[in-house]
Amino acid sequence: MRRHVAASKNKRAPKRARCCIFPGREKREPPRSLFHPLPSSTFTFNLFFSFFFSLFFLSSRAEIAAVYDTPLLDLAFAAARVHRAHHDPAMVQRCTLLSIKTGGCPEDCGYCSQSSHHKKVDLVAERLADLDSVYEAALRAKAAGSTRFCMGAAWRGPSQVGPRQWERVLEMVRRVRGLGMEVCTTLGMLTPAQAAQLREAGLTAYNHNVDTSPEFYAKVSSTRTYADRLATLAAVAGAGVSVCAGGIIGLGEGPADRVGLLHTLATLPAHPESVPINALVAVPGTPMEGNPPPSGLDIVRCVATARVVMPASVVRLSAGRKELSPGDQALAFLAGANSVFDGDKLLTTANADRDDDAALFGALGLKSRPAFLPYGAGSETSRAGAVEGGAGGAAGQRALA
Ligand code: SAM
Ligand code: DTB
Ligand code: SF4
Repeated sequence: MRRHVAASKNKRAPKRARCCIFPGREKREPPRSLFHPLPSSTFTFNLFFSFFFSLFFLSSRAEIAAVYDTPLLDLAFAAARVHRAHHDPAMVQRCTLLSIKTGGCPEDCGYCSQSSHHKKVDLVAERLADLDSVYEAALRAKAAGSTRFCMGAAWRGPSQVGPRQWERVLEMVRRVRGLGMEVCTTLGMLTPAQAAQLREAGLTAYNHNVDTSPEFYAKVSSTRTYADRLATLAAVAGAGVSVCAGGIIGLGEGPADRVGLLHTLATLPAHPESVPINALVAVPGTPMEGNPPPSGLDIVRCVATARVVMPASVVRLSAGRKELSPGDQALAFLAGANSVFDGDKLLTTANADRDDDAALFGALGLKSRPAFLPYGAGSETSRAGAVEGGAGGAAGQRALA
């Protein structure tokens, strides 16, 4: 979003630029339509308009709220145009998750099955997985067509474990990367030194979600702060690792919190390479077990808004996809989702069925995103590091060029 702000300060920018977002309307008027219907003869203008709009605007919370509040079909249409200006709309990334250390987490995140605070959850805590079992799981994921392998640990962060466990995690990263897969981990809070070690081991991306708006965050977790989350994201970006950061819909938050979540993400120093949009999986025994589920259209609205405000990021339709109808998923792909978790399991809960996914991809004409295709969002060093060979390799140098 920094470049949006910079561009809006640029004296050469058209003076009436901001009015173009909602043509013919006062700035404070509630949003009617993101784009007024334009005759087909204005196609070129239309394309330019959506591209320009997505590059230079939408840095304030009010502007993001205006997008979020747009009538859904107008929003989905606008998001689809932004999507097509920045991505191949048929290409969807497939990532596989593996829990490498399950349960017994000292944090108290209200949604999470793995917190040791939620004693009624039916989950058996496990020690850190061994190297071979992780390697075999990655091999299976690759054989099934996944290009990114994401390993999650129920930790506050690696600082809570000793050097031998940490070294094992680094070796997991090396071995999975050695398979020619993109590697992601989500291990909780990181220090800059830990982020640098992960990068050295070959990590492509680090997932660390801010979950919701800054104001609502205290209702989600009491053992960590929003500032903690942002500090880890800074450590990740500082080490040149791609940032994967998103949130959860269905925590009991209101529309303003969803806007606040997207505003946080869209105003990071660089847009995240990936933005996972999770729908709460209401796990029995967690404090949020009775939360009403968000509707499929709520998810589509969040995906579409994320696409408009972070045009080049990969937007991942994440937890909760199992409960989405094929129609809702199709609308989400149209409105900008371009990544999913595939495979039987997320971390501790069931994922969408693989055969159903294959049928849906076939029906929609979707194809898998190859590993190490350069990413459009993220800092320059992380984008170069995320291609085969890293920033120093030939592909990395091409990505930086
Ligand atoms: N412990 C690390 C952390 O909190 O960053 C990594 C693992 S944690 C399980 C990864 C992310 O999964 C969380 O940040 C949260 O956004 C998401 N998540 C966890 N449980 C979820 C649930 N029940 N429904 C939806 N998303 C969930
Ligand atoms: C993310 O945003 N969603 C994934 C991944 N990053 C690590 C986790 C979803 C977890 C869903 C609940 C579970 O299976 O425990
Ligand atoms: Fe622990 Fe992560 Fe679950 Fe929070 S979300 S309880 S930090 S595993």
